[in-house]
Amino acid sequence: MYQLILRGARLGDEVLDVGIEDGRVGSIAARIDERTEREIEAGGRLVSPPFIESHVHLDTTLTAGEPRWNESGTLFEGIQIWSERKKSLTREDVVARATQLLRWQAAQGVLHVRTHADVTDPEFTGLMALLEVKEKVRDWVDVQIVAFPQEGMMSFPKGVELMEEALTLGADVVGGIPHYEHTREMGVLSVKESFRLAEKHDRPIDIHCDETDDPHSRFLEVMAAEAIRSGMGPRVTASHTTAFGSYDNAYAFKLMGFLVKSGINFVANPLINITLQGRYDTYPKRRGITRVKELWQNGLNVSLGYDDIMDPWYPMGTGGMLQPAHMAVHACHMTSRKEVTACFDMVTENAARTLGLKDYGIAEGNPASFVLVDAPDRWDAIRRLAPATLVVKDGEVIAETRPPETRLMGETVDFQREGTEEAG
Ligand code: 17E
Ligand code: FE2
Repeated sequence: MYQLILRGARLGDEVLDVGIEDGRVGSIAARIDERTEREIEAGGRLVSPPFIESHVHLDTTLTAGEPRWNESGTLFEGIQIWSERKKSLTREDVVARATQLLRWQAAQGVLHVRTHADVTDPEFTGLMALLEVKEKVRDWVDVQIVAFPQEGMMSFPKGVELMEEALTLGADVVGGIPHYEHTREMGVLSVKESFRLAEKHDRPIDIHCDETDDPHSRFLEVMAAEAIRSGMGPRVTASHTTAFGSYDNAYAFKLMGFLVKSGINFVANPLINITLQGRYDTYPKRRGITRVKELWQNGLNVSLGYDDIMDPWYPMGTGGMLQPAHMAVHACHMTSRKEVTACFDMVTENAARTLGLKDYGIAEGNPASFVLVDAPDRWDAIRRLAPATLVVKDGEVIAETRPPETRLMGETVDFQREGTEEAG
């Protein structure tokens, strides 16, 4: 007896019924003959595994304007403002903001989140609060926490010790910020320290790497070398790597070969990258985004994150993952039919790989967690930034959204759906 049957949902190239029992996908078939009390008619709309946020800062979220707004729009002014805001951080403050953001995200179908927690704070206020939030929300969203040394591992007093303590306290992932260390040498050392800590504590790695337009920022090559040496590639993620967009091709092509060999993952944050980078350029002005299309074409795993929602680095945002995907289409020139669809995968399947998730995806035996998107396919979901009308977590409906309806001169005008054809 199914607890729920989703009927006529677009899954890949087919329109199928999905039967759910005991919180898991019991069967997927062209037609499930059995009836059950709770049935949902999908009407050919897209059913997708949950959206995944592979890079966000939940300790800083919802603080935009506190204590002041970022006037220059640069990464560095953001870091300065945050170091001021950090002084007034309390457990309650972080718990409230992080929880609020996770509610926004879950409401939009985001059920897995990797957040960074600034650990360059001897009190660990942000980290302790996020560890608490992670436990509190565990029934409806799965959270991973990265120990992130915002002010440096080698350049901040006792930076390495703070990182190690954060891991002992329960941070899941080892972070880093080599381009922000005081010297190139300290940056290289910091990458090696991240790997040493990861190997010692058996944790994955996710480093803010080369988040600058400076073409001389080359810590990605150090990450690749360390990943090859340690064999940790699939558990290693390079976040941002915006300098890769500024390297000349002679270097970039050589580097790409090493990256393929290393098998590491990439996270780009298109909304934030296009906003924070290029700030020291006049014209022509760089986009400041890593080579998303080329990494993807070379078979590397790329996912997309939001990075910030209303904080010192980015004043906007809602947390819905189609927004970074939509920006990637534009800023990374991912506009062909296949490329748009690939951007959808970058906030679902590819992100699951970045996070090392198991049992992800709509398949028999997996947890029945999915979103019904108000679009016929992945392509159109991005075009219209379509809402997730239904969010199901372990077989239970946890969120519902009614799509907007517009009337023009007394008649319904469906500018959302008109012009839509199946894109595959
Ligand atoms: N900190 C940092 O170093 N880079 C970022 N993009 C954010 C925080 C959001
Ligand atoms: Fe970040």
